[in-house]
Amino acid sequence: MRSVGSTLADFEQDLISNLYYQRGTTLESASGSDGYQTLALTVRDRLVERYARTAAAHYEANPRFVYYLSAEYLLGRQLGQNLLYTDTERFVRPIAADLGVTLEDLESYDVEPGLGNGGLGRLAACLMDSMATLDIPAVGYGIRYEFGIFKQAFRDGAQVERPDDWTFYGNPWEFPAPDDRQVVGFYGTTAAALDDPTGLRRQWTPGEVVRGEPSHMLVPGYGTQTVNIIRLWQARASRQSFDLSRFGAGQYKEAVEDIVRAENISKVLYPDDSTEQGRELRLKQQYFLVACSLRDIIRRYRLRNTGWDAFPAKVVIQLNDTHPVMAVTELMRLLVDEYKLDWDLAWSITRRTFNYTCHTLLPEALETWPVAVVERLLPRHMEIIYAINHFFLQEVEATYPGDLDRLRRLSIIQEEPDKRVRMAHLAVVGSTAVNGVAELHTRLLAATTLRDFAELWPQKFHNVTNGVTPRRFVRLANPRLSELITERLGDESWLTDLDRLEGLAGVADDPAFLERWRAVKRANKVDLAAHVERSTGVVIDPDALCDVMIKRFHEYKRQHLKLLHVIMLFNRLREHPDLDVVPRTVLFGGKAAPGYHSMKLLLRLVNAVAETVNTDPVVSRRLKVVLPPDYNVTRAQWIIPAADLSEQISLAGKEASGTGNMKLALNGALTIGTLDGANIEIRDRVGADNFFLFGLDAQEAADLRRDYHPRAYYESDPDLRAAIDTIAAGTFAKGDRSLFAPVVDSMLGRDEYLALADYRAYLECQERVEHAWRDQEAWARMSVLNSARSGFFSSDRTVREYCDRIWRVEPVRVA
Ligand code: H2P
Repeated sequence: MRSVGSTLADFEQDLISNLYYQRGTTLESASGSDGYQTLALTVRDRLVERYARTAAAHYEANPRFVYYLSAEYLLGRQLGQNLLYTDTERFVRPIAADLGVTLEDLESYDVEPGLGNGGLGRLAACLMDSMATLDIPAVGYGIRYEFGIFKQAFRDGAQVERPDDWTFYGNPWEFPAPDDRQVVGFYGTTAAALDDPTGLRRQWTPGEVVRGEPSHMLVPGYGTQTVNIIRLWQARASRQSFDLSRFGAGQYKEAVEDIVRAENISKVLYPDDSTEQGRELRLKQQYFLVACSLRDIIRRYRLRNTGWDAFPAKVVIQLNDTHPVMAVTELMRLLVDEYKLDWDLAWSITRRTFNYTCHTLLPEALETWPVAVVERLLPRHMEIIYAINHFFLQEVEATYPGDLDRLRRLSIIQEEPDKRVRMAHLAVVGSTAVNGVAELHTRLLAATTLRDFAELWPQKFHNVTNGVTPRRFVRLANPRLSELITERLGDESWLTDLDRLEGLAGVADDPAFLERWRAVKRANKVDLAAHVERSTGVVIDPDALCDVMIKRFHEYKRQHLKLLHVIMLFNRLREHPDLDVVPRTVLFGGKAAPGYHSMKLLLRLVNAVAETVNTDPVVSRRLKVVLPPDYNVTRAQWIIPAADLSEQISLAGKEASGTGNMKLALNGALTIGTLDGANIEIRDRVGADNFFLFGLDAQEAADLRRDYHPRAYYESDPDLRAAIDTIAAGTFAKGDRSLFAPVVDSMLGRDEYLALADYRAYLECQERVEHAWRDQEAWARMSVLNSARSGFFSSDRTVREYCDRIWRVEPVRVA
């Protein structure tokens, strides 16, 4: 095998060869897309070589592997990352320049795979990056959704969802692996296994089978040779599904019915679950993912190992949230029904294999499935769940004799108001370790959401605070800042040892350094202004305070609290045109789930406020509001480096961790935030003086919620009243008072997340922000200290903690 060379000449040679032999075209006739695809293939060749060496090293070492099961991966664009990780960007720039194109032109063809929703999917991508960087033998498993997270557009300010056909032009970064396809069953019937007197082993005859076709994306480590993979499954009909005779009879639609039904399984990320069919399809997806993945894991295990005793020593499976939790029952089914292990041994292996990460505190976000749906779709799994629950409740009964209420609370089956399977309970029962994603989150999980389990098994509960990869979110997103940091610290080793950023603290008082720090931020803001103008038509001032709130639209995150602040500023500026306020650009970014009507209305209100503010001749001189459409990883990489102020204003006790908060702090934004999620840990590290804290803490919020009257705040606070009245008066709806009435009603009626209670504190805190902003040098100093002290939030640290405390895996170096 010819190996890829490492010089500029080799690279150039490979480009030409890929252009001819892979794209089948010539330099003279190549399109821009050919250019991108050729470059991608040439970079990919370098990764493939490392991947082959990684696979060989793993085969040789036969180590314990981490298998990360996740319904979501938000990988971001691949080209820039892979150029960096193969150190080939230096070749591409001069070659591109010779051909009269820029790297940025080529990058514009690079489509990000949007196989996730928000923080959870992006966390999966950051952890995979860090595992490869730390040489941890790992495979990620997920679904190759044909359509990823919808593309967001706005029509009259309202969100419209367009399909994300992310592979339309082909995806040069993935490899199909058809030989590793798997067959998965659904529906059907079960019967007693004749050879099993205990009755615990049974036989399932599925009523429908589909194929899972795998392909994989390469996940390179930075500064190392390891390349791991994420294996993505796509559903295909079984081979006999095409009905030739019906087709011959002209029944074209019926002839492909089975094919369509099978392929629908991996058609879209999170099918709308407002209908019965939609809910069943989601469960089908989840089972499809775990069934394919477990078979693949067992296939890999058996390449080097025999017998089942060693399985947990070689295999550790991390369940990313409740979506893949059916894996617990599927492994039991495989071991008991198919490999004929006895129940107790199978259960002991299963429990030692799995671990579960919980990402929420909202009880409604912990999935439950109607027993009737599980029974129909996965009849054998429902039996296994009952059996697991039976033995588990015996255990509970032995520990707490006669405590029926506790049994009811702990049970995997919820009885009232309807019978449902509690997936989080199944996960906890079936796992060795359960972890939360920030200190407060883990503490509250154990004290509230999963309290009975924490009492039963305190040793199961761990905290592993989230982290983010500094390669993508500092080095790639913010090359200017990276250069300055490298110059200051002497080399690039901070990219894999992020605590080294501490070294910046020493120059936080050096006016010359601060000047350069500010120049970087300003240049980033000029770039962002260009992006914003292109996507919204709005011109923003790069010298204004850049105030950003970028995250999924959800009521607990409280985008409406931010909006009330904006409206207050608008009212003030209209009343006092000469008021001395700090010029500000408020930038929102995020999508609302297609069925989440109240948040979609809020998005519409944000756009309406933006329109009113930006076209007001007086107000718009000091205030701009923008909501660039289709917030995604690519756009996050544009926005984060330019941010001055990071809005982390969820109601305390509701945001599990947050990771945007970490990315922004690392890039020198100052946080305005509540004592929620990882905000607390950020504040502890960067220092209370360099963090704008406001609002109720988790305990105060829980206490207040018990007897809360939002209207009292409205009535006693004139600014708040004016802001809400401005909405109610139809100011942002051309006088139409009804359009946004539901927003007003929800605030004054229930205000689930206590935005009104925190309003005054938030406003006062924003005044402290303004005051601080007026001293630009002091602000820059705080900004430097935020970066300098955020090294803890590297996902390398997160992965090390998982390795030491939960996975107990060792790195394998690749030669
Ligand atoms: C969720 C949590 C975040 C957490 C993230 C990763 C589900 O992400 O809400 O608090 O940081 O998982 O653990 P998100 O809201 O962004 O979808």
